[in-house]
Amino acid sequence: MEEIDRIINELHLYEKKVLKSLESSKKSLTPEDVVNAQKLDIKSVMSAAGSLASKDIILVIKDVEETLSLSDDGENYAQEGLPERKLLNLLQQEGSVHMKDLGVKSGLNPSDVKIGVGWLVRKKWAKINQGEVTITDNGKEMADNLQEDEKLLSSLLEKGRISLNSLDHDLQQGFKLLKSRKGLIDIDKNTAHTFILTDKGQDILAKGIVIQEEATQLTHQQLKLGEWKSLKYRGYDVKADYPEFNPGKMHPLRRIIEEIRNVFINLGFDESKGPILESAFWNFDCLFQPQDHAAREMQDTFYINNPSHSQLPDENLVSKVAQAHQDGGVAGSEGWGYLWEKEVARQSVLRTHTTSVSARFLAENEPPLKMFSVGKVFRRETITYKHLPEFHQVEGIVAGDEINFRNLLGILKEFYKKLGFEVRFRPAYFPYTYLSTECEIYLPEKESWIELGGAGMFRPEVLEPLGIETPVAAFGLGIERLAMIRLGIKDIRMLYKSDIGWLRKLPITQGVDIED
Ligand code: FA5
Repeated sequence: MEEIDRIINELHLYEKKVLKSLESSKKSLTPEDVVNAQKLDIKSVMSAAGSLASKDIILVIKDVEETLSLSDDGENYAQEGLPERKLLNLLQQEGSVHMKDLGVKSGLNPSDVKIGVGWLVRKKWAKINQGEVTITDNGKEMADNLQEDEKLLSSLLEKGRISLNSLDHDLQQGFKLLKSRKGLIDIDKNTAHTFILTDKGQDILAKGIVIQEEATQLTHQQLKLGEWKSLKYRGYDVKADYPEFNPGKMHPLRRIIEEIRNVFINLGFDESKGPILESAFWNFDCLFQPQDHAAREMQDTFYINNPSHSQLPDENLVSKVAQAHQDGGVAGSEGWGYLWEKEVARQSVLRTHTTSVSARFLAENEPPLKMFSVGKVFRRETITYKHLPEFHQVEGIVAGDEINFRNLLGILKEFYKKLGFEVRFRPAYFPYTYLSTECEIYLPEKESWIELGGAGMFRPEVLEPLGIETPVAAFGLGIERLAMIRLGIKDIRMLYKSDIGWLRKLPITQGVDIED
């Protein structure tokens, strides 16, 4: 369809009526002309004209006219004369009069005397010396002449209303003076509009427009009887500009967390939670992490002052953990071979990994089991593009007689595949697992592999004290790093920046849909 036909097809009936009026007048029109010619109300005419103007079909010229008229006070002054004029008349006869006698001699009330004296001085018609008010030469000269403000007052008295634009230079000066005296002049603002056809408008009229009723809302009847087929409809511009729309949406990190939870729930895992403020016992000792392990150092772990110590679980578990550290406690293990201290295990820390949740879960549940947990962890890290001091992990364990390392790799592969990633595994070391692995993904932007998570089979030294007799596959994966790759951002800090521009640009949904 030709552009001009498309525009005509999309014109509203009222827009067509405004154009028709302009066609018959062949020149400019006022909204009132259209109202009369087309029997439309002024609101509809103005809105149709605004729409036509936004499409460059007509121009809407705005002309603001200010009209002056006298207020009641102004009319009084116009009839009686301004108070300073009355005082000037008095001074012209007497030369000078003392302030205190002005009221009596002029017949003015005290408030008008005050106003009058003020203006006498301002207009330089009189001077005041020690209470004596004396006429000046200027005053004498003005005795028989009207000042501009007085001229405007009498014009307004005579004509009723005067347009501000029509005032000559003198009367404009008069207006300035009168405007500074409150409440004498009323100003009415009147905006006059004129519609003028543009070239585009003329082209449209040259093509011809037909005024015809259009269907806006279809009735049940019309639909049922098929009458809708013969009705006339207005075209819609599906490419029209629309206002920017920023609906509320879930933060992308939160969304990915929900997505991850969903994957594990669908794989049949139970969800568990644990405390963020944790004892070193559950965070380290229970996981066979020796008490002099580097990760426990102050520079890696946040220790809490208040409460500085946490409660330990029942003595049976504590003593078994102590034994595992000291001499292995299980067949074939020598432990770490040092004297385990309760006080060190009682220290309060912000958990450094969610593996503490897995340890707690194993202490309370019997295999077979599948558990996952999502939560915040804290580490004293130097912040970089891939390191935060506070981040989320998703942790999981699968326990059962048949579970082995191969199953663990399968679970992780499946998990990452569901999120759209292909990962590689490489051997790793954790004090609490054997075999151990780390999964990594390639970051093209950094031309390097980035580590996404650690995993392994819990060691007997971990399982024995907890009373678990089946193999347990365990993993702990970083969520922010996943989010970083998923969202295509080069810096992990972006996730916590609340950059509203970036957040707005992100699609409302991304990747796998969340199922409830
Ligand atoms: C652990 O935290 C182990 N608990 C994982 C584990 C669980 C191993 C169970 C074996 C059995 P690691 O310190 O590597 O491992 O951290 C796991 C993941 O957390 C990392 O691969 C990384 O994706 C993420 N991560 C680690 N440090 C940071 C950090 N500072 N900022 C953001 N993400 C981090």
